[in-house]
Amino acid sequence: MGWMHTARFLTTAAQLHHLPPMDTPEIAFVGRSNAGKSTCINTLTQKKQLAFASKKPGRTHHINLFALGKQGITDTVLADLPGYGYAAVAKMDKLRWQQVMANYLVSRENLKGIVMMCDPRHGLTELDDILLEVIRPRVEEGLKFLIILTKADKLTRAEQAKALSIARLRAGGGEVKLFSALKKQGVDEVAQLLWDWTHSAEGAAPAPLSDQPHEEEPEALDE
Ligand SMILES: Nc1nc2c(ncn2[C@@H]2O[C@H](COP(=O)(O)OP(=O)(O)O)[C@@H](O)[C@H]2O)c(=O)[nH]1
Ligand SMILES: [Mg+2]
Repeated sequence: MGWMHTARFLTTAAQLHHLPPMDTPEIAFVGRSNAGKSTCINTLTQKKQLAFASKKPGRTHHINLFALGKQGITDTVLADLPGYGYAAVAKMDKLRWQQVMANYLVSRENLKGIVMMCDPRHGLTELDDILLEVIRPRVEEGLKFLIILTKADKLTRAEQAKALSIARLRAGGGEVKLFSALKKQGVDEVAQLLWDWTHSAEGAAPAPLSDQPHEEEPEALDE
């Protein structure tokens, strides 16, 4: 989908209060280190250097923001959050950025949805579960949520089906999609879903009921 290919680097922040407040809908990408988050973002946006930007020394623990939108007009922000659970990270650092992440996820006002990357061969880890608990109240309030099962090319069809059903049980109202950067599996579906999250009328002020005498066909998106 062309829309995701418009991604451009916006800014990076080591701390939450350094993030510029924005009123554009924001989608956060989270996941344990090595889950395939950078590869997935690069595949969706077709921009190799984007997630690479977050690999620069000293930036791996930062929140990196990217802008999306045609004609240079930003209509969505992507937030690449630091990967978690990496053994080499010192315990204090780990606690520090777990705090940053929890604060971000709970307090970022323009946050519209969360995408959690998960390597289905490892399943959801303890830190994934902690994160799920942190965001659950917001998901119940209407925050969009998607679990992406990455590296699907490494699973047989039967394993894919099993991983899907296990993740669906845990997603609690959120969606689950299989994804493979290698096979370009799930790319269009994920892009479409993120578009829908940020461009649906939902969230806008509802029209008075009297103005809606008939159920209307949803208008086709011009994408
Ligand atoms: N086979 C396969 N490997 C992948 C895929 N996505 C990522 N990987 C590999 O998984 C490893 C971690 O990926 P990376 O994107 O750096 O993970 P991150 O730490 O979550 O950003 C790398 O060796 C990638 O090449 C995929 O769709 N298929
Ligand atoms: Mg990465």
